[in-house]
Amino acid sequence: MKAEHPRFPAGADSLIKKHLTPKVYAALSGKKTAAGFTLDAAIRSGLENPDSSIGIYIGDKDAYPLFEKVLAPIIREYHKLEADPFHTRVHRDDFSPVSLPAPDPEGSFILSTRIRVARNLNSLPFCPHMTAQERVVLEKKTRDALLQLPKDLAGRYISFTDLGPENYDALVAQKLAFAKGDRFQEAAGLNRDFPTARGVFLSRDKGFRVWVNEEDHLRIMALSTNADLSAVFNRLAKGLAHLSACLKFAFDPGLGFLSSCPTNIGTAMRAGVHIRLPKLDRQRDRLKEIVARHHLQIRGTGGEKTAVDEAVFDISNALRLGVSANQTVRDLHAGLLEIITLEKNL
Ligand code: CIR
Repeated sequence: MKAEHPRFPAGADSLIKKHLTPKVYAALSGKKTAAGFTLDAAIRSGLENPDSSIGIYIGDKDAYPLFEKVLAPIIREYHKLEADPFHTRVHRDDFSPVSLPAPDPEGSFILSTRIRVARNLNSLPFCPHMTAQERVVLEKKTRDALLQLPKDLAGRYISFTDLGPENYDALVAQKLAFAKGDRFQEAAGLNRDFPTARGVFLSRDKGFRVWVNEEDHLRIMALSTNADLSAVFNRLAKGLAHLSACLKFAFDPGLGFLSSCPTNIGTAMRAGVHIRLPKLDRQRDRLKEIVARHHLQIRGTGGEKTAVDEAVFDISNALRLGVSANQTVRDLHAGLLEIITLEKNL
């Protein structure tokens, strides 16, 4: 018997609702990856959360080609692609170092800079579809690789498994540990067995960090409390090169690095700053225009789906596929220069 096409709630405006037509659903609903991941599991978050913007999470690397019929239009629309990423080499890899002048040398606007990439191992299902045991395997492989980082990035790995609620809460309060996922991630299965085998790696100066078993197997990041975008990017590139030599990451020539949310494929990179813009806060249309022209996005002060507090905006790249990591940082830099110049002149 054919499964009935799911009814997305009225008012939902997600890409999954738009592209999962009854015909596409009928073609895909009976399919399962070798690891047992289905379309119904992939769309659960979008069905349970009518305010989803995308509404689909991917449970293993084989689900990308298996569910191509629905993923191709979603990926093309989100990443603004002309070419078909499933059959064309769209991904551009370039982590060569950058050397850009600091966009805010006096530190008058930019409060912090953070660049992260998502990476998933080829050998395990992705986080929405992992068992507790698989998360433990991932944690061990990652810990072994992290313990061999070059000296300037070396540090400690803290597993949440044995931390206890008080110590864990203290780390979250210090923004050193990630919190349990939101309702979108909950519905996707990302909180299953939390906090088992989740953890964070912190370099001694805390400027290089790795989250383990959050939305993706690894979120590898470099950060600083100033605006030196180049230093942050180059530090990330160094840590990533080491981890890429130790671990085999899921990669496709068209789709780039695969991730559990299709918005994150490609470079899987988000490069951004927290920036205080009291004048542009009162002229948000002008800010939005610059942000759109440079292919950037604005998030709230507390991250995705939060509000902007006290004129502190989180501004980062919106595109990850078809643009290289190196170019992404240059685009962010150019956008920030324009934003800061306008803020100064208002
Ligand atoms: C959603 O569909 O709204 C959530 N699953 C989050 C999607 C990823 N975030 C984003 O594109 N900004």
